[in-house]
Amino acid sequence: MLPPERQSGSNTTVELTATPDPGYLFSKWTGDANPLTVRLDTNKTINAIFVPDGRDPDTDGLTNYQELVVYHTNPDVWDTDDDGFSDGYEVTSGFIPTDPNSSPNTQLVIYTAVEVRFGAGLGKSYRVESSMDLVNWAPVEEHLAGTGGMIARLYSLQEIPKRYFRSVRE
Ligand SMILES: [Ca+2]
Ligand SMILES: [Ca+2]
Repeated sequence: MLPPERQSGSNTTVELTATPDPGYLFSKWTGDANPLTVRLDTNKTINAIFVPDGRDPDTDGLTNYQELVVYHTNPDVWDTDDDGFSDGYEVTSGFIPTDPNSSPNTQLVIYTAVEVRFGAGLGKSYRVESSMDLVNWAPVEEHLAGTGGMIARLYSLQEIPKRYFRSVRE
């Protein structure tokens, strides 16, 4: 990561500049600033410290380090393969952000749901509650406006496959 060494004689002064690889940032020299001016009066060991670049200028959820080093996406483009999904979303959902043929467009998930229907008077307000044990009840939806007939609501069973429901007038 350092420029080629300059051949210099004893007691000359050289200036070292630390240039990070793509995806990294220069952090510090062990003990000084960048650029570092060194007088060659003895043998010296100098280390440049580089850190992963954690910035995310295109706000796609991947850091510059992840884009340039890990996934080889464009750190300045939110959707590198132009399939309508951000690089970060593709990575977290298991798709390839540089291949438009690997796209969450192909993803379809089906969950079962329960339909809850209850009589709701016009001008009245209701909430739906659920319980695992018929003792402790927690609101699922609140402030449902009555219609003077039946209200029907759908609740996914993905997270909680089995529970009781009731409607309560507020
Ligand atoms: Ca990014
Ligand atoms: Ca994409």
